[in-house]
Amino acid sequence: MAQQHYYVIGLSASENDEDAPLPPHLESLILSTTPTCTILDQKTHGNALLIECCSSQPEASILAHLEQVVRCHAETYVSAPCRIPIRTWTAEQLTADAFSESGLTVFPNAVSDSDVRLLRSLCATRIAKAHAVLAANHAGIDVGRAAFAFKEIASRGLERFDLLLSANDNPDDVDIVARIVQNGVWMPLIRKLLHADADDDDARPVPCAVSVVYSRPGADTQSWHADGVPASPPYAVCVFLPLVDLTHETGYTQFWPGTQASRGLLGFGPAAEVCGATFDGMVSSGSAVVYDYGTLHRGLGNNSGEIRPVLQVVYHVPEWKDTKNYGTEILLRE
Ligand SMILES: O=C(O)CCC(=O)C(=O)O
Repeated sequence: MAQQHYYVIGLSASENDEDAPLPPHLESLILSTTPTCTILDQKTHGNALLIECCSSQPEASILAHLEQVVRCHAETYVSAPCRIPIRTWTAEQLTADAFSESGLTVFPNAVSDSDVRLLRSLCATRIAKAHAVLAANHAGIDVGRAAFAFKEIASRGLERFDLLLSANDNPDDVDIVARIVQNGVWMPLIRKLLHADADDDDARPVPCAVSVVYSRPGADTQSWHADGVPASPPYAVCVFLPLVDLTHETGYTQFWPGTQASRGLLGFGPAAEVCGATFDGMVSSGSAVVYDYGTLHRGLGNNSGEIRPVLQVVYHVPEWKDTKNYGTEILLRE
């Protein structure tokens, strides 16, 4: 069979006037298989009808055929070797039951205010200590601008850092963190996704790495990325737990739901905006955003005057080991 290729094509009233309203006959169009391509999904986006389709035919003939059938302007928005998820998800639709399709779900107000305060305080202490040691022992590093990676902390772009909490920590803090991360309301989903529910032992901790990802004022918007290569079933699932309320000013994490389904979309992140398929993880402190390790996302810039600390818990299957996110040199010797 000839090689299939996937497209997102925008159908609109006019090539030259992008403000021209969507013609009424396109608003309710339900396309199925045409002689040149198979339509997999469709939605309206601004003044265009977007269709996701696959075909083995040359792109020009797909566009020409669509223009002829639906009497409008047809333009390729995205072209990829695999399915391109164009669906716009609302928070209500991103349920735990839909996780296998979306790769993302949110548990609002999952952690109590008092536990959020405990986490915020112990993260602040840990961050202050790491930066004091960086300043004292590594004065050559332009912290906030330079890229660096130690065993416990790594830069994640301008004014953004990722600091592991588990290594060499105060035992009381370790207990608090373990209680919160192993008993969260999201744990049944994590156990199911990682097949850690097989022995019915809910008391057995799921292996995880806990860190605080913090963006200081001036942090910029990251490039789209996945934390790891998508796989089904997933080998790792991440929980983001913001420790302050997220706003447009503090920034938040933006996701492209559905991208965990295919490794072919790695590098295609900006297409999420073109297709209007982004989900803004702008949640209140203590809400848990759970995402498949392969889901594309990016941290937005911090334009507030305050630090934005987010507890990050990467739950994983026992045999998986993170080898790329931190360095090997020890920063914090107790
Ligand atoms: O800062 C954020 O909101 C997300 C950070 C992130 O995705 C990362 O550092 O890999």
